Amino acid sequence: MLTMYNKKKEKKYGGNSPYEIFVDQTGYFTESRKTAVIPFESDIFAIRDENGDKYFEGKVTYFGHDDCSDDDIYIADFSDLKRPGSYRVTSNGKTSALFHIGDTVYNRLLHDTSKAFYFMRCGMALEERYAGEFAHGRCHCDEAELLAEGGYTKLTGGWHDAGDYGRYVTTGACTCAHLLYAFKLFPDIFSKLELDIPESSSGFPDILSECRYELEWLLKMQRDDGAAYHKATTMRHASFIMPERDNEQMYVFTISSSATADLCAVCALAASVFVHYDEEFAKRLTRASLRAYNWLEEHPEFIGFYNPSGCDTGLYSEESDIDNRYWAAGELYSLTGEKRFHDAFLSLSASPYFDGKTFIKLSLGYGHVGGFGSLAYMVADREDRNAAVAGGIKDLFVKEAYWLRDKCLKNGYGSTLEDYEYYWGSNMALMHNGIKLILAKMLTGKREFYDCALEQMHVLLGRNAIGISYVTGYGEYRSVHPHYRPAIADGVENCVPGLVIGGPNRELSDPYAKEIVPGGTPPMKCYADDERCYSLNEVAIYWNSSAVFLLAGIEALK
Ligand code: 9MR
Ligand code: ZN
Repeated sequence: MLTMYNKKKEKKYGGNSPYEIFVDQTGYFTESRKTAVIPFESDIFAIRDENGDKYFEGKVTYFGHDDCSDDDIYIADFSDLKRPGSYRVTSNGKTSALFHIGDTVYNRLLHDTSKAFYFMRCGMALEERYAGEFAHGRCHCDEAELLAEGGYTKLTGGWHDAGDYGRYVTTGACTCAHLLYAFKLFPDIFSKLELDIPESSSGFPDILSECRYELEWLLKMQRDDGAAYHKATTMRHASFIMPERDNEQMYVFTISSSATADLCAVCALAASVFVHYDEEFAKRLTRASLRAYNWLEEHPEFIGFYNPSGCDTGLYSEESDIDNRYWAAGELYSLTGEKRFHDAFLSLSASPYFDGKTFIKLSLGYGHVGGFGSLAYMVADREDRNAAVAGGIKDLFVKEAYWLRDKCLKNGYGSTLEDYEYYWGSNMALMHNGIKLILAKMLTGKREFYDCALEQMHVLLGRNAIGISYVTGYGEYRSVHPHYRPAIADGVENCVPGLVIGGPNRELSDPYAKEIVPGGTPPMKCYADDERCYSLNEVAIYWNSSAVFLLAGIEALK
């Protein structure tokens, strides 16, 4: 599948961490809880700055054995060190990577994880002025062939999905939903976030301009009758080349009901945000949403997506569209207040599909989108909202958060993930748990939920069983060989900063991962910083947007 393996860059950080003590390499707030993990027996630890001057000393405590990593975990708690600065933890002659203490330690990270979408843009040249050394030419502008209907269409724009150059409606919708909900809940964070993109200084918050780039493409993916095409990709994944060199025929694949419902939902959500900035655009979004909804009503049956033979690009198949329809009805009710959508939402909410699977009502992923529908109903400013249903949703979120809090506190690394959750893109699950904890903090005012949300960020940024930071450009020991075609092909030594890596995957779902990671490796260590390992080391728009959502909450509720 990956024919050309272009290995221009030296491996700088491949293999095991040169550090033995694990910290969040981006850092800790002055007043927050600060812990490092020491995965070996030890008594005391010290915190020193780069000159070796000691600023803190403490006793190490034994936490216990951790099954996900198979580590015996000792904790160095230096919460009382509140002096802003850059430090290392040392113990028994061993050391951690550099980390920082200060109240702005995540500022640049929020900027870079948000700017990442600009680097994923398709259909326009990335100019040096905005992209610096990562500038490159215009890509994927030829006409795309409509597979089902025949004929050709212009389909430029949107974001590349991930390390590949495909564009998919369900993941695009989910990514925009993360960003739009983050914006709705934490507007102050984004009103001052400048991303230095071509649309900056248009009077819109930059994050909304970036979302609009994807939304305009999503609108093109809607067929005249309201249905949405599932994806636009070439027949096979490109080799490791720059996007502008990928000149294979682009196809528009068949429609699916999940893509249609997600498009319906995200357009309504976006309309509710854009109405305050650009009424014309909000109207276009609303019309698209309504057309999709009408189509869904006329087509109550689930229409799944299947790849035609010979196609190896992403499937993003789902088994049901009930949660997608639940989301669509929830957003349209929230936007318009109309009984038609309200009744549909309440009836979908009571669907037996959710019996024993209420987690789907909280899910914020591309596969299950029920969490967005629940959020839509919770934030809907409508007098006729059903108090019992709204209360039920709130209770679900809070109950989930208590469960996550307990898991976080029982885990040596502070992670909420259990062994079975180390699947493809486990860092997304980690980020989503953080978001749910942030939402619970907002719903209850309880600080402990916030603290546990922050712990999830610490895990992503290096306090994990490999001691690696899963965000490009962040930390001395970090992922530097993502499965991200431009990073492999551009000949630039650095990688675009702020890309969130999929992370450990116990299923080792690609042949290279199976070859590189020894069988029997504990789940939290099933990772390799190797660009061939797409099931461990890829980047994706919806992993990034999940981190942006969590970071925005962390900043806003600090
Ligand atoms: O994240 C997806 C994973 O759950 C699936 O098992 C896998 C196989 O279809 O696809 C993953 O998604 C990839 C998609 O197919 C193409 N774009 C990159 C995605 C992230 O790796
Ligand atoms: Zn492109």
